[in-house]
Amino acid sequence: MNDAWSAIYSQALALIEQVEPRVAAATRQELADQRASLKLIASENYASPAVLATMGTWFSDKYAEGTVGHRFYAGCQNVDTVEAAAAEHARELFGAEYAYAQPHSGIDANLVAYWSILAHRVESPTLERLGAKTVNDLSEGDWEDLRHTFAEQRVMGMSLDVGGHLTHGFRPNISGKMFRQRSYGTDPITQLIDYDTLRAQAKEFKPLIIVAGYSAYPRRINFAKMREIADEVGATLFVDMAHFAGLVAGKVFTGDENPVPHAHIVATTTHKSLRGPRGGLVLATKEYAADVDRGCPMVLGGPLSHVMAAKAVALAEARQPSFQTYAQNVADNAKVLAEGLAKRGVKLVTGGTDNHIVLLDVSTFGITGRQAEFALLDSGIVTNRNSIPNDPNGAWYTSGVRIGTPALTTRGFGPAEFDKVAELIHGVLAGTVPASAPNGPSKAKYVLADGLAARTKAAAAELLDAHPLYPGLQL
Ligand code: DSN
Repeated sequence: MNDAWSAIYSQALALIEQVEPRVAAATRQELADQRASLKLIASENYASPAVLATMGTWFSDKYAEGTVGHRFYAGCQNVDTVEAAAAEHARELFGAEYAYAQPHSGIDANLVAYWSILAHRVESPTLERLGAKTVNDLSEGDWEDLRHTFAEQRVMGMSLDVGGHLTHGFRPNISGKMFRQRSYGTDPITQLIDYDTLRAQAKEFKPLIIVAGYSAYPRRINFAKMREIADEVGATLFVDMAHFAGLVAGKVFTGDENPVPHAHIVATTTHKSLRGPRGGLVLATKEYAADVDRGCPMVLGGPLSHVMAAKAVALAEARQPSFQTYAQNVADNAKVLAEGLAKRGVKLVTGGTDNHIVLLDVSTFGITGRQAEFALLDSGIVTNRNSIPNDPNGAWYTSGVRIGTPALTTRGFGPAEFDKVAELIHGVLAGTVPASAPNGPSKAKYVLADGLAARTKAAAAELLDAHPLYPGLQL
């Protein structure tokens, strides 16, 4: 298998080289770089050889607008097979009533969710007057009044400052322009979601949609409580589980922490903790299924059949018992990483983690998140800077660094390795100072202690060599 895989990729790269050598070289270099660095970006992972191989096929050449068995192009019988397989695995894995495998990304999946909720929920005098049940029954000429009704709709999502996502109603994303938005924050002392405050806000704001989910909150959410609040104010509960879908699939988040039984609609990416191809997925109750199915062409371009095929493969992998072990390890390793940092004096947002994310407040080292990110990168540690609650440095420089365990756990790192990673991160942060700028310390430039980057890279290499990435792949 390993030899075959090496042969396939060697030949593929030789073929690419004849057409565009820069792409072949960058592809080889990307593998070398990923092999040689500690990948701690919380939203990244390493997909399996089977998932990667599935993406590189002639399914890429097929148009397949429509849904399984109901396409606007001829010859979609094989696409039907892979899309149905992806949806079936998703339904079984997550216990969902309905699954839609077409979204190309997390943002796209969230747009499908928003559209479905609007289409399903919006009531207006226009609809009543025309005797239409939903917006989908309206002709173009009937839309004018309805546009105003749409513009009045309200969404409540977690504030970006405390770890929410752009797509939860913030300006840089269309959701911030489509909806009136109010965000909920976290408790100023504990930095945890305060459900009582959230409830009071929801009662006052009366949103159509409550969004639960995050991209930089290191804690679990009680979705049963979220649903209770949504029901109290007549809102639809939409959960964006892009970050933690792998922990749901791997049965680490169960009961009140599993969004699927509690939410009306759930969207996710497939490439983060779920470890599949880059893409999106929507799960819904039957009530929303027909509107979800209109995702393409409503807000999506034609489905990427090769990626849907890879989603089917990844979801089949996630149904194996070994995925549950993986997911538990992701959460256990995150705790070790957080404890390893905290015991060395690194300040953590919320004081720790109980998911896959650890959010560091690097301001205590006198540096910005941007300086920390770059100093760590120089030292072979790949992370991303992130704002922390009430960040004085804003979203560009930030005071935080977000890290996560999904990728290195896939590589086989366990508690001992993650404690060592904590030691290396602490060493780099403690050995970095801001460079001086004309008006005081720079927020971007920095100086690392002599030899620190090289020493850290060498120590990282020892860990990485013991846990090779794609060990059978020789190029
Ligand atoms: N880009 C993703 C992340 O890094 O969390 C969210 O969109």
